[in-house]
Amino acid sequence: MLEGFVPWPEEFKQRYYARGYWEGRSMAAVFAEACARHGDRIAVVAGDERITYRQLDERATRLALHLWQLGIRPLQTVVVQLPNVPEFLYLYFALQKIGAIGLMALPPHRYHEISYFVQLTEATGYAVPERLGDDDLTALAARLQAEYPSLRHVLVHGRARQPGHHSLQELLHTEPGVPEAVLREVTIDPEDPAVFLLSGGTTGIPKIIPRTHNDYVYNSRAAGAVNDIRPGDALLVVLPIAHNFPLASPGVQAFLLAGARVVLSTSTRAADALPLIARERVTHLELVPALLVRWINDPLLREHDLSSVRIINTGGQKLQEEVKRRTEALLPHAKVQEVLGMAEGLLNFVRLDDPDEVRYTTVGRPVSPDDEIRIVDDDGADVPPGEIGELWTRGPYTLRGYFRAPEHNARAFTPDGFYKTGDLVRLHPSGNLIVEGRKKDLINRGGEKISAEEVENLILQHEAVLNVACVPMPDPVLGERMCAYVIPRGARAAEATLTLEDLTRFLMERGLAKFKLPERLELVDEFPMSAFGKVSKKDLAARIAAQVAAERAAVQGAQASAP
Ligand code: OOB
Repeated sequence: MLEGFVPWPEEFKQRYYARGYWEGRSMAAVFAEACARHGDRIAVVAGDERITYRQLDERATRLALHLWQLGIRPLQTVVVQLPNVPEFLYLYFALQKIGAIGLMALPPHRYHEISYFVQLTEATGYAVPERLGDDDLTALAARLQAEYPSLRHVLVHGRARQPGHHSLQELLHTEPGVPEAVLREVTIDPEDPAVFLLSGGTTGIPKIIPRTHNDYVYNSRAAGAVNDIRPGDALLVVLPIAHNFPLASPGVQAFLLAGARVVLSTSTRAADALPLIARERVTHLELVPALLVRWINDPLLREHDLSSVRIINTGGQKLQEEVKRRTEALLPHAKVQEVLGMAEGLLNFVRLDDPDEVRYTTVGRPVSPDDEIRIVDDDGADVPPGEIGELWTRGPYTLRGYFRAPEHNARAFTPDGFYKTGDLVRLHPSGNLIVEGRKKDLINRGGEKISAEEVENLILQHEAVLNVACVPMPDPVLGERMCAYVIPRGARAAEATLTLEDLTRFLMERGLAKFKLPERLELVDEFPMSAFGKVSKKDLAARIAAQVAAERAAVQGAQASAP
């Protein structure tokens, strides 16, 4: 077994097998079977390209042989940081075929995050596009290779310009030097990790979430079962494909298991995505609230025939009831189905036949009969039904521990294996959950979770900073943005010269992902403290919220009184 992976206890394994949640098969076996069954149907659409199930499997096999030839072996980690392109899928399934573990990095991750992933997993490979935004990722890959000798293989989507790097497209067009028979020799234990996902981040850098063959297949089957997926259906993949939601909840995995299509979009702009929905007769959308809000407010919405859309899943952040109602008024053929999901496992979906009132006001209930949930107070005691508490869970597809993080695991899990989600919820009389907030120190920027502590640790390295506290500030579009409260070093706040631009430059130089940059800086002489002596982030958050509201009111007042 992989060192640093926390397995389920034996009695739980037996139960999950006995009840049929765990199939005891590798992801490779499960998806090869789906590809064989749906052979000539279209599996993937990307731009003008249409890829059949057979082609998907053949290309993944070819790439798998190349990876094997390069020397990548079972249980080795390959960090995958690719956009929503077919090569992501070829690589994802190729890694499965050789029992290697793809670590699902997200597009904004840079040196700060990737170096940590490489170090912790002793990754042997890193797959990147030539460029992401303004950044040359092959240069980042080369730097990491110089620093981490384990990182032997760099795979590039595009041209490979550095010595020793390989172009994915070239590999796909080259005959591998090893026979297909080698893949039959690969032994895969379905209880081992198949994929590494990343946590939304509680403290510090994202934690690594091992998802096993058994649990990740079941994750998609269970999510798929409540999403009314029919063989002729099509899913639009517009969120970053490496995230659990579009990848597997129900995501690409469930749509491929159903013989349906996945339509890849590399752009989130309404001008790109809406015509694609119309052209491909997309039936299912998976969106974060900020994206849905943007699209339904875009005048282009009326210009395209979106009548094929039946189901709009939203997750990652709370979606306001009003937005659900407005969406369904604008798209009368569609139902909004909210999901409270997490890369750690547990998926709650509103059911399509829940009464409208329940569908509009709750985030649904678990997808597996064996998802155990508890709602507890600060002492870990169950709260009375209907009261707010922290959500704890364990089940057949929820991790028992982050990878190689024993100290963190001691805090994030109970001794009997419940994962403490940090989400504050309460039970609705229907049996569904309502999200009321969260305990963790996170800023949720349009569904992207930023760990306050991670950014604070970097800001503290700035010479003009004595102390810092990062808190969420309300934002009409993204829900939250991050505000950094800084106590300057060696100067009163009123005289200090540190600017947001200085801080941004400093953090960028340290390779922090762009979406994690604070978007407002407030200089103060001291922080409010709790009775216990901890910085009261609650008070700081309330202060910036009041300030933002006052500024907005002032702007509106000025506009109203303008002639
Ligand atoms: C999804 O996964 P993660 O791992 O990026 O983030 C999980 C966290 C949850 O613990 C919760 O704090 C928040 O995101 N969240 C929601 C929510 N859905 C997720 N908060 C309020 N309302 C919701 N509907 O975000 C994710 C994974 C799979 C499917 C969908 C979302």
